[in-house]
Amino acid sequence: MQHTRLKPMLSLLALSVLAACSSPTETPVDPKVPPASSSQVLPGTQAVQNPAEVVAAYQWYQSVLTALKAGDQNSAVQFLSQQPKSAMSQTVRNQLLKSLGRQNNWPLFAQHFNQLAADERDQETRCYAALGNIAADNSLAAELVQELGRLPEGCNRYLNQQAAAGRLNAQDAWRRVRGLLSNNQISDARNLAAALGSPLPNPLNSGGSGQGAQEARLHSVISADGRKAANIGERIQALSGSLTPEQTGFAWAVAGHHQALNQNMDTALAYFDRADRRQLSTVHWEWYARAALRGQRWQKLGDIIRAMPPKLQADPTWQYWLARSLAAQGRQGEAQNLYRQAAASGRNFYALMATEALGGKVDTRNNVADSSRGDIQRVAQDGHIARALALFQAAQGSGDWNMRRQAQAEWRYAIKNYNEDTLLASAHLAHDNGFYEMGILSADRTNHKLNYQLRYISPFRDLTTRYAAQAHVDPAWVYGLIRQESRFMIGARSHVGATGLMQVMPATANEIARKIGMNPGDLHTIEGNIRMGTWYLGDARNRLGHEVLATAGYNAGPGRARRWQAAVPLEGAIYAETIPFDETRDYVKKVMANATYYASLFNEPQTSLTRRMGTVAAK
Ligand code: BLG
Repeated sequence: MQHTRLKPMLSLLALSVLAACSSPTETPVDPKVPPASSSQVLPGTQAVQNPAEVVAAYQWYQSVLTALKAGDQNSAVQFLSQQPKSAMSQTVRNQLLKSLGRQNNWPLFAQHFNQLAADERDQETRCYAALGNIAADNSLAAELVQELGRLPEGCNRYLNQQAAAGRLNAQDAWRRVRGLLSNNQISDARNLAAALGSPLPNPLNSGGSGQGAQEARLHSVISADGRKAANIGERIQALSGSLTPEQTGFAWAVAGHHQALNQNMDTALAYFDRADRRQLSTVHWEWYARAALRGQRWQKLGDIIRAMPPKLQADPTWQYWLARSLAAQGRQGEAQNLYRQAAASGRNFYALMATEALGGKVDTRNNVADSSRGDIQRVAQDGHIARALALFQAAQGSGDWNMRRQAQAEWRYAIKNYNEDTLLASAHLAHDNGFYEMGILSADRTNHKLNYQLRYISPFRDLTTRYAAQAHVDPAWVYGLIRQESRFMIGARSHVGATGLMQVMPATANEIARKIGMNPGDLHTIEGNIRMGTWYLGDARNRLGHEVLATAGYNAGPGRARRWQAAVPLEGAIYAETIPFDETRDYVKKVMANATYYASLFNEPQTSLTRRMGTVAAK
């Protein structure tokens, strides 16, 4: 059924995308930069298999993975000996290695491990290689032990082996035990504590002495229930006499994090201030900073950011906010330096905010000519690309989303070592074929040669423009949202059931259909989906009064967007950065930055992200 519905639609769409990709009048080419030269387009050289062979290989691949799960390794070995290199073979090799690692079959492990390039090895594969002494990996244990959440089985085994041999930094290892306890990963915590030589008592609250028993006592204040207690501060205080400063210091961080997520920012700051800074995870540091940011405690914010681990300080988010903190304290020169660093980090939300702080504005002029037909053809001759396209087309025909995901994986595999000219030619090729999500991915990967039509495609233009006008919303905003929701994949479906280009939830679709007299099933058509999504967006904007709130409401529900408002008016960027849901916080920044790029591409008069973020009213 899907077959007959999707196919003709896509060939039409491919044409309209092609048209959208080459509008020379709107996008003057910067004459300083030379056009892409075909000699620089050098895709890989793997021979092209015919599409039927690719689909057969995919089916074989699926059965190999099933067989591996059931303990049969032979079919994987056979697959690898007969199939050319691909994302499929990379996955099969990694899965085979994990299966061999679980069985401690090191001779065979070594043989297959050496056939994977370093960047093709999964984390767990690396863990098994280290566990079996196949490859020395000096930094691996130190890196893994910093993780406070779940790790794959092979990595836990490796960490436990290193712990038992006394090769882990004990402070770091006990911090991981604490993190696991706070995340309710009790058995992993038990195994690591036992390997460290001081088991946790069973049950956890049965007392005792020694480090393990102390860590178990800590559980009562850091567990999901424990940290919620209204008197958590007093409880940590009361326990502190029987805990080490590190343990107490970790508990304060967990308590601060919990308060920050509930937007009790003053309490959060007070708790974080009492935490042991060496105990803080990346997430803790970020919420420490957000607690200061939400109250616009600029000096405090600066102090926190400057104490963050170097990797976080190098993130454009914290470069930007440190700059803002310095500017608020009159230290303009230092602020400008940081704005420049953030602005140079690409085309993300904070790069654009920083560009505007420096007096610049969004620029969507391409600095490179469109790839030639010859360049695009050369990319199509790369066997890896051809494999991705063959799977994509077969998936379009059958509506098989697992196959579509494999097509995406093959595309990522194909382009991983492409230079910028080849990336752009591959983006053209993907768009020509209606493989939008990978066209955007390829185009987004360039850092110097920029083609904005390929990055910010606008298919379904007539429908989107019409329904945006009907809902009185900015079409650039709608495009910014669709790009983030679905990357223009028709029929996309999220884990929770959000559907189509605009990722409308079935329950929300029912509500919309009732309110505006549509059929709930229209959710599944391109037009119906765009109409429902734009109406819902417009309705959220009308009710909440602001694009930023409506964007948050679209993703997390209008009620939540409203609850996240503060008692005072807030800069839209501060509101967005302090949204407690990871998905929604990231989403709002991406949608708003995308909207700014689309506004520029559509020649809209308002192209300032700072102004678009504006000020969010008090609750
Ligand atoms: C949104 C709904 C809101 C709903 C919230 O979920 O869907 N928006 C739409 O359907 C347009 O109506 O609010 S509520 O009615 O007040 O409950 C909360 O339930 C959709 C979200 C959910 C999200 N995408 C649009 O942004 C999603 O699919 N998340 C899962 C991502 S993943 O699969 O786990 O990666």
